[in-house]
Amino acid sequence: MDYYKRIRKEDKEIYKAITGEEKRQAEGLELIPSENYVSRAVKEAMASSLTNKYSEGYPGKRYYGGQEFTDQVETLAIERAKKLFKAKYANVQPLGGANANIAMYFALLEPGDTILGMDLSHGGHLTHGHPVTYLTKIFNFERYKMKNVETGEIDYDEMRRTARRIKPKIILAGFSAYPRELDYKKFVSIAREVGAISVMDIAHIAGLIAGRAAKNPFDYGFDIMTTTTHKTLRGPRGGMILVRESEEIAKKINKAVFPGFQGGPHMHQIAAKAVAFGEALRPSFKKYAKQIITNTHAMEKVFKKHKARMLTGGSDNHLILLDVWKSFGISGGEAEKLLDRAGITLNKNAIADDTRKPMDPSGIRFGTPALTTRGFKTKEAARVAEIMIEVLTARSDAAVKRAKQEIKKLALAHPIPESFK
Ligand code: DSN
Repeated sequence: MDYYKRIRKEDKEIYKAITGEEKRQAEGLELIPSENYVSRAVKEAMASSLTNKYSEGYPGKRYYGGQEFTDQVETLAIERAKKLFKAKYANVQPLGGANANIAMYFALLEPGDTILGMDLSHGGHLTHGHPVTYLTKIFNFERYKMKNVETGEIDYDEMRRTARRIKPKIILAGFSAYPRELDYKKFVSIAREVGAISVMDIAHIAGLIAGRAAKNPFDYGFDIMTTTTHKTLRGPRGGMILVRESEEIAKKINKAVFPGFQGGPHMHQIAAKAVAFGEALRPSFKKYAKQIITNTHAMEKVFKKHKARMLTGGSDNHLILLDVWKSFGISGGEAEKLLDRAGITLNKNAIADDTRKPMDPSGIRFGTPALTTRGFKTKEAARVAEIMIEVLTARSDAAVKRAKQEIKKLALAHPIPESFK
């Protein structure tokens, strides 16, 4: 099927850019841990006529007419999300993960209120209070950290002392660059002790939770989970807010998303979320989620063998943070560029208490969700790690060339599956 026949005829420049990107995704290996390949069904929903429709409000309570089918779409997305994550309430309208977090803050806080979240260089996220975001002009963000960066253990005692002292309204768990599972019980107990609402940003591991390959924070009493839908969950680019059981919180969240923060929901995106959630409810998704972690462990084993320094000593999830500065004497930026030339896409990343600058930090971050969608198993995942070591050690044109040939072969042997094209 020629999926782009109209664009090819009517807009050659965009056609060239889209097909160029598709070729890049097919021929190289995608190791950015927040990226994935969505199914053809998800893409079809994204390209549907639902994009034409305005649907401000929520199912049954809209500001415009003609909502028979949009209501069906959003209700299906909500019901599937609730089942997938064991939530009583779900808001599927956030356009992205940042929107979900911002709406959540405004739903629960007054200006000047305090949030206690993960230190950014220890794995937190921009929307968890990075000084470059406008959020810090409105709310007060305080930090907790790891006690030991070699094991990844969070300093829960210090966190409890800080929480007692600053009395945060929200205790925020979750990360975009942390390879370990958190002690959810401790988070909830600290939040309850100081009367804070407990929120877990599950953006990176949503697919692992949905596939029952990682613990569900709701099973430990978290009040809210925010997430993106496009990472391990393998849905369209988008966000979502889940509430475990409080109707009062759910109502506040709904009001904050619309009309508080966003305008009309993107119904084509919500349809695509519903399709992805339907896929994640199937038994095959459980296998996928488990394989992501098995593949990470296969890579971890190789780095251990070569004594490369992984932050927290390894990984429990889909991602690894490698200190390339200490392990190979090159910066994260240089490593990213070298590996890019070999056909391996990943990103430079700050490591805990990094002494280098954010634009060229000491680490790289990578993971297995996209490789696993391509059908990579432990043998191939381990080989990719070996190739990374070879390139990072030799750093010569010849090594890059050799790696590029092998990466291309691996990619061709594991094409993006037909149902994901
Ligand atoms: N950009 C996302 C990531 O790569 O983790 C987080 O927002």
